[in-house]
Amino acid sequence: MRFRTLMGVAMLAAASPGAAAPVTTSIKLDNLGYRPLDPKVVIFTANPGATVQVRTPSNTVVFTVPTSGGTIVAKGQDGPASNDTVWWVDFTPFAVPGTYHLFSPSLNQQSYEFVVRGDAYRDVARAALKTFYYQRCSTPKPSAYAGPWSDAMACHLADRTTGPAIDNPNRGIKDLTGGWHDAGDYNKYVWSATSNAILFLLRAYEDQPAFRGDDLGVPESGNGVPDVPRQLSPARCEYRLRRAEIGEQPSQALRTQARGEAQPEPCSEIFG
Ligand SMILES: [Ca+2]
Ligand SMILES: [Zn+2]
Repeated sequence: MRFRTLMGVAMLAAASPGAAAPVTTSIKLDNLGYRPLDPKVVIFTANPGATVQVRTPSNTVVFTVPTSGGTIVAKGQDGPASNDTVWWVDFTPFAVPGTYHLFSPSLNQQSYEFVVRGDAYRDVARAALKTFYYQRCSTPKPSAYAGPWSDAMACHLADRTTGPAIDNPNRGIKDLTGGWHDAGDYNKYVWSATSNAILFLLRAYEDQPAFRGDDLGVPESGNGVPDVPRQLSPARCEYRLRRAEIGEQPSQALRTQARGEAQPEPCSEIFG
């Protein structure tokens, strides 16, 4: 009897528009969210049934696929990599900013919450940019900027007296302080890490006004100058050139210098 009562309560809860359904990882969506006019395709690895709803956190249905628009398409086997059987649920026409989850009445399961918002990617972009601060080598990182990852000591100051790399010409002792750690292993690479980072950061700065802010929370923030170029400070540029001088994957500019064809561009011409 007690069991039947509990079952009754459970069924009532499932039918109630105000009740939260279990969150399932069978609904794979962009947890960062979607900008209003972006394509919005969610991958189901369980059959979503005939309709999928977009709901607010209080479970108000604001859009139903495909009744209100969008499509549900069975895509079959996704191949040996996952062995999943997948369905694509496209709710692109829904473009009202807010916080939502998807709900499948057939599965009686819902997705994680996500946002539809013009700046849906703002936080992740800022976190990615801030990474370049945490990775700075040979400089203290006070808690005012680094929070729980602060480090009062400048790291790797022994790099001031770096000798030639193995199997490279001996060009003497070089000061290779500065630059960015590649990762938690503290290696510092020129070609794969620093050069690519400089290229991508400058491209973001050039193409996207959102990357021209002065409020990233780094020592150069709030000085009236966008933070992204300052992330690429002359110190980091000079580090790249110095490192190339001792033979590790020289940049194209330094290769041409080595052939006597041209001088490398001074850092001051790149960064002002
Ligand atoms: Ca600044
Ligand atoms: Zn370091």
